[in-house]
Amino acid sequence: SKTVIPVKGFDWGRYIGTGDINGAPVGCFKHVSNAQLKHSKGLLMKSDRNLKITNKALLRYEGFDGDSGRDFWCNICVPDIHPVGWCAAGGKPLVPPKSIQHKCTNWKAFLVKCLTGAKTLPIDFSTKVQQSMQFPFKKLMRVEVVDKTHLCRTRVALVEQVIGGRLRLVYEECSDGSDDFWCHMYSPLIHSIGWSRGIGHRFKRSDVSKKLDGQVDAPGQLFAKVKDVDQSGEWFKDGMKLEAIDPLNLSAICVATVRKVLADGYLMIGIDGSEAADGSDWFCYHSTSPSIFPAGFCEINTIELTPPRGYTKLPFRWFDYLRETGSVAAPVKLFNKEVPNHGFRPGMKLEAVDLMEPRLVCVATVTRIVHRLLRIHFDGWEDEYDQWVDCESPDLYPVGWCQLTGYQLQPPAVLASRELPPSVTKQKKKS
Ligand code: MLZ
Repeated sequence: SKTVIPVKGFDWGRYIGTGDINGAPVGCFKHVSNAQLKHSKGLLMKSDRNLKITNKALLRYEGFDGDSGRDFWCNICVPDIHPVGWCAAGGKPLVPPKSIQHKCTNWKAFLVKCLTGAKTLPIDFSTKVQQSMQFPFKKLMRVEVVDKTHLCRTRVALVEQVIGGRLRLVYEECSDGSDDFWCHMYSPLIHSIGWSRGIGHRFKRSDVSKKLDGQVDAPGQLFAKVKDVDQSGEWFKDGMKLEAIDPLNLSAICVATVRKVLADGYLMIGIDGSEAADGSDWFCYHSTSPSIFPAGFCEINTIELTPPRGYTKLPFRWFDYLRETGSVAAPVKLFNKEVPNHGFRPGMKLEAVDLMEPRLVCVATVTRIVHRLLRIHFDGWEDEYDQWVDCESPDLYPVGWCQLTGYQLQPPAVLASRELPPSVTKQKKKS
């Protein structure tokens, strides 16, 4: 029947099952506008199992009483779900499922009895859901974004598509639109036009002199703000050492160096031992970034620090390394030590972007938490695909987010390969 929403493809309900696995609470994801998800908790459930995963609810049709045999999981934020009273208001018949029609002679009376005064969804539920799916970024807006082939510079890109606040950007001067890059609108990798020049960041100048019809520069206020910092006193200097998440391998925290101090608190960072001679793989992190750490952070937190490539004096010791390289560690007080009360716990499930292939939003698990840093494991993939991600990253979403927004969710690797014929089984090789 039309009211049963089939769950296409991967089904979180079945995957999480009845055990004690839980989705990370919706409240953990501040960037997800989810008033609707929060409102929906505790409502609607005529079930002995409670709402376990975000916006999915286990439903039972009225008339089934204690019979749980036909219960079904469903996303209550889809347009086919309405508050009680919707049928009456629109003059539509409200009927029981065919299979139990014989159980009762006066369904109308039965429904009036059990629905009068029942708790239901707020009347403006679907409007709220729709509103929360509106985003200020629109197609043809121009932004500056990191050049995925040269991390040290930015390029102009055009918004091509917006889904759930995620942008598909197409680099300017890429005529066929194939050279795209996905990121969330609050990603630290995108900026307004003119940002690079303003802070002294490298930039691939485009030869496009005139904007085409409909193209506009995305207004500055649409972008995530960074904290103001005071660079006048003791500040980061070229050559200072630190630890940084490797932007090209997010499972590794590496020995790194400040290569250039830009304006507005931005820094160019190079990973020691693997830098290109021309600095083309230096990477821009803001000084308040949760992805850079003072020397010693890994040791204190028993995280394996990746030593500089080719460094042979192992185990790596900062004291020796600083002496050998004649350098100093960036002062601890310059780093962001704020730890939000994020609510994530090891074992929680979520939907996370594979930042090495940021088009992919995947079934994932939080496996470790170090202050504000989360270790994200992609279900079914080897640990080498794990990523260190900040607890406030806009690339983490609650269970059910993909279904709600219409974004394709990548199922756990094992399940994916089981469904595919052997010839096209995914190769578990890093691409
Ligand atoms: N490049 C890889 C995709 C890996 C995706 C993993 N996501 C957790 C491949 O070719 O299979």
